[in-house]
Amino acid sequence: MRVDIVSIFPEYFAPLDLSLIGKARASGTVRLAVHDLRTWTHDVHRTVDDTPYGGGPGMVMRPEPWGEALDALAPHELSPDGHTLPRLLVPSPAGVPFTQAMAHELAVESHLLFACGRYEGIDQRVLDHAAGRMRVTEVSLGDYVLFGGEVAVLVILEAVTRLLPGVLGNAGSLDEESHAHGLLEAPMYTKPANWRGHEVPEVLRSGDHGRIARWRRDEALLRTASRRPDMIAALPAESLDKRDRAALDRGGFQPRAGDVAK
Ligand code: JD8
Repeated sequence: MRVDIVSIFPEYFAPLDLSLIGKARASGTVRLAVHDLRTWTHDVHRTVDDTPYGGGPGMVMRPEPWGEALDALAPHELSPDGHTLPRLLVPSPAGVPFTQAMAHELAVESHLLFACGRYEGIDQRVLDHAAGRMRVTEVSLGDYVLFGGEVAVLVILEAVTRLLPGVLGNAGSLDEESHAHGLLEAPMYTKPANWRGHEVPEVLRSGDHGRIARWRRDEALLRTASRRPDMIAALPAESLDKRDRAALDRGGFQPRAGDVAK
């Protein structure tokens, strides 16, 4: 996967040399380049912002440097290796929510291009113009306000890269984790069996894999019902059987009426 990132703070992405993303880059699984937006300015002050039309607080990022950056990184004409146009991702508090489903969607793309805004954001015409020739997605991490798009790109890249073949040592764990099957994951424990008087649940030390799986399922259901009732409500009716319902009931969570799977 090819990844290009444009930002006025390229040093923000130094962490992408570390850990598994660093290994994915070293192995060539991810071909990542970070670009300084000021590369595409031509004035002595390398200006990237200006005052907002219509007034209001702060500054807006100028369209010209962005236009030239996208021209360079998403060439109008197909390159010799038949390279297709990238998918442009623009972090924004006004974007669509980033989810694990979107991470899977992005993980099959051949080229991702990230535009990191700052100040009050990027002149809207940059996105409208880009949408005329490539797929553009404004994406948000969540309902809180950041200084800019850089940390959002770090989060999105980590979520996407770990889904790429060969990046995660034990890809099997992808199926076990939160959000992989619509539930939060159960609590985890390791040695010692007793720590400061706290015991690891006996069932996990029983070796009875049937009981362990049932316990983990019940814990995942109760934790999800407690912390994320929206995820329980979003579960397909047939995905909860009688024992799941019994577990929720024992936890004091009302089963949804009428859709108990037999
Ligand atoms: C991109 C500029 C700052 C936002 C005035 C503060 C994502 N979940 C998220 N929260 N905030 C962002 C985000 C914030 C950004 C930019 C993403 C570019 N800002 C602006 C509007 C209000 N300042 C985000 N993803």
